[in-house]
Amino acid sequence: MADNRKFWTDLGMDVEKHDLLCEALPEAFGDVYLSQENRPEKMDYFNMVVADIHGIRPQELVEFQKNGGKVVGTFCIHVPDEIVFALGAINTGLCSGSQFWVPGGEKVLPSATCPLIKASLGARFERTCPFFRLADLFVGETTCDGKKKAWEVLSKDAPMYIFDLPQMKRDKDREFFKDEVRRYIKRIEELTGNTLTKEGLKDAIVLINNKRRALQRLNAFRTLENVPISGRDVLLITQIAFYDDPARFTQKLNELCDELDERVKNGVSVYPKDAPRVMLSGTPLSIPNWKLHQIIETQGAAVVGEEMCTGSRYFEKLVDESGETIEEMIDALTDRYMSGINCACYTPNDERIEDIIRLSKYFKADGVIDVNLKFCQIYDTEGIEVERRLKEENIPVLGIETDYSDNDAEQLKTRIGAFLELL
Ligand code: BJ8
Repeated sequence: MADNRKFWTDLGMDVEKHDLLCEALPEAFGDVYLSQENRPEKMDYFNMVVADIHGIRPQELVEFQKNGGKVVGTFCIHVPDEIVFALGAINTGLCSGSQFWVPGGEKVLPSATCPLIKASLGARFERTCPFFRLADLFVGETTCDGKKKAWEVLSKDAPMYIFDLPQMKRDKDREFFKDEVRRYIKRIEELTGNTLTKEGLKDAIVLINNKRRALQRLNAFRTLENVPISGRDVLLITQIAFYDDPARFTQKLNELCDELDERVKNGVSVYPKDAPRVMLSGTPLSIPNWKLHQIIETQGAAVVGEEMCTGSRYFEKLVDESGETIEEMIDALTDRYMSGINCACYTPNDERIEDIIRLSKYFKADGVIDVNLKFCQIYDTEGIEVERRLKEENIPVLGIETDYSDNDAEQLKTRIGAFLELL
């Protein structure tokens, strides 16, 4: 901790304000995670990472920078990590999931902005997150209106690059996306002073695919009747995937999955036999937003899947590894990062509803809770059709809107409790 304080001061952080977050996080983590019974032992690694989330990983990144390395921060799963790693830099996620940062965001943005955006800008402007101090480049993207305008504000204080995304998925949009990938390659080449090679890009594609494969392996355990790991733990692992070193993360996750294989052989489950199975769909749950999983699982149900960017949308589809030229690999990245992501920022976006139906069957969910972060218009609007289509398929569904505060916790408990009774 003493070491961290000096490190944070050197990064220009407001250490006293940050102390307030450091005081709150262990208790929140203890309540949600350490109170669980029968957790897999190999969760120790992920506990350790999150316990010192503003220490260990940021220190590694700063060491990397001292040796000439560059760190790129991103806010959306549309921006290909592979480009950054292929050019010898490190990519890290920046989306923020704590109410702690929201008031800071409200000083620079309208309060009717979604909490994910407010918390992210609050973390930067209040100087209370090391990742937001150390990134050499902040990469925004043109998805929702809230984000697009927030980048203009953020760019007054941080070095920014905007990855322009199409609004539709026609052939011409595909060409547009490919051009954007080429433009991004140039920007990261400028940042790092390195030139992209086909070998470097191929290795990076395999590196990130391996992370996705490990996450797929983890999530397959959730389809079983005896689920050997809680939804809370899977969410935590997925959130850490955005920050951690990808090779180490993959190795640690595969070790955990080996332990889960043993649990399956021995019929070990973390849930009672008749626990209702729930899948979530909707807006992302950035770290440390564990609120919904906590409410659902402490009411005796199992969260068995997430159709979210902190869920299946992040790892379900791989990048084709067969490309030999850089152009073929850009094509494969476009398949994965544009055509393969069904975000509500696209119009039309019917494939997302097909995904929700398909995934709820894959995870054998008894019902779906469609989650909207307050002031997210695009997912809110889509939620109406999500509910209609799921009802048509006879899949019980509950639509909820929430934010990062605990103000609605009691109300959510009641609504979710009543929904679980029906399953
Ligand atoms: S691919 S979901 S990470 S844009 S919740 S900030 S949409 S107002 S996060 Fe997203 Fe990329 Fe899509 Fe995924 Fe705006 Fe909505 Fe807030 Fe959102």
